[in-house]
Amino acid sequence: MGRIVVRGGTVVSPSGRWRADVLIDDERIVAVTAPDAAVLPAAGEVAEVDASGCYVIPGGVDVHTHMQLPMGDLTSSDTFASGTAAAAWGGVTTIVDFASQQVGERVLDGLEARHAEAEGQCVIDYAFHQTIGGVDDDSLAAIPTLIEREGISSIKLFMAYPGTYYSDDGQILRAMQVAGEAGMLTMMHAENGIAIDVLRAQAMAAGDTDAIHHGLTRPPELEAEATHRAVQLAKVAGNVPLYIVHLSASQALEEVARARHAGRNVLAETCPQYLYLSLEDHLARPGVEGAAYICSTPLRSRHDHHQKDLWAGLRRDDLAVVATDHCPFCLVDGKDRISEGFTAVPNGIGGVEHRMELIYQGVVTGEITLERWVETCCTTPARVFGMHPRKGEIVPGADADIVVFDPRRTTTLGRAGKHHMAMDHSPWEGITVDGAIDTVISRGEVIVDANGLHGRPGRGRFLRRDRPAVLR
Ligand code: DUC
Ligand code: ZN
Ligand code: ZN
Repeated sequence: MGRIVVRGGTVVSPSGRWRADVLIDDERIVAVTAPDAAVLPAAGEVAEVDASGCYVIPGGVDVHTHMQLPMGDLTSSDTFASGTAAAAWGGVTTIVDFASQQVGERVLDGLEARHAEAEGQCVIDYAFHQTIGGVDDDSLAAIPTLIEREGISSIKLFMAYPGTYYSDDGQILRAMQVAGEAGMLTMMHAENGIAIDVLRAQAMAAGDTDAIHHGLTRPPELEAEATHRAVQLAKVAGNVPLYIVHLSASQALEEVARARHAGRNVLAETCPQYLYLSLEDHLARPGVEGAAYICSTPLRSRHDHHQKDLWAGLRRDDLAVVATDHCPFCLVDGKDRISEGFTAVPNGIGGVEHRMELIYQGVVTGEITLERWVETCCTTPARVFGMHPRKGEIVPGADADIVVFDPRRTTTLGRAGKHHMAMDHSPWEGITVDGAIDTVISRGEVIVDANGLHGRPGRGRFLRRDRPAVLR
């Protein structure tokens, strides 16, 4: 691979932006210097990436994806190969996906199976969280092994989905205690699944089977209630760190903000779908068109002020991270199950390719700063999940994961424009945003440029993660 100079751009980090050139040697960044500093090789001596007029940002870190996730008799439509290729097209150089365990299964068996699925497939670097869907003596005993031996420093629990992934409050408390003791982070799907299942059954019995009822049976109050309970359980478990995934409702954000204001170690993530899409404009569309937008937590009403509040939460750091919860399903043999009612539709939408572009649009519209874009999409996710400073920032010694982003261009998302996710539709069809991913470098290798995708499946490496850097 050798040496590369990324020349002429503006390097952006959470703390500022500078005109600087970046020298890469093999897989690492070795210098970030004043333009044309003596330490740099002369023009023509080594390979160059021309970044003039562009932002030079760390490779995106998406800490919430589900490639080839089994859901009932279906599987999410992006494989590790196709999904990480789409991620690369979107300026993402690291994903954190999930290994899974359910009642009666052994944690390390699920992890081994997930390794086998991803091995040799990924275009970019990847890591795993561990979902614990069956909290019992056996799974609890396996948790410390995850961080001590397997390089996995976060578990995910569910307060939704009774009968599959659901944990009751006692199970959550026990898992938080064990994870906290081991120095791991507990991630939480915070929705009151017991109450939601009652509302779902009532809606179906009443003939309310359209996609919009997916949203109406998962009201914001039940996200907020579960978020509140998770916060309290984390306190009782020993003030252990807690990370709320896919936060969508203002009321849940208030719970997180209150906890953080009280000095609690609570972090939260939101996703682009909650910042841009709504119950009325998307989920309420007829038939399969609405079903395409079924995801949990659900899209929220535009008549409330969720989107405005989420952007404010990102500004204030009550929302620390933007991830995607990328979990795509096709319309054919997937979302078309809406013909059997909303409860039959697989849960999830795709977005791994568009997070960097969509959140940059928040810079253009004045919602967040350029620095905050980098912080929420690259640096903080890397820190919180134990990958910084190797990932998430352009500093000497870090992996040479770099995106050259051109603010002068525009990008049209969706099948009529840019679309590399393995989906027969795009939730983002027709949206045009400012800026474009110009060049993507992963561990010193140019994997995307004007000539297309060069990264090959299998070049991505599994990342063993350290303890989470929380407490902020
Ligand atoms: N939660 C997730 O985090 N991903 C997919 C489905 C869900 O409910
Ligand atoms: Zn979830
Ligand atoms: Zn998810």
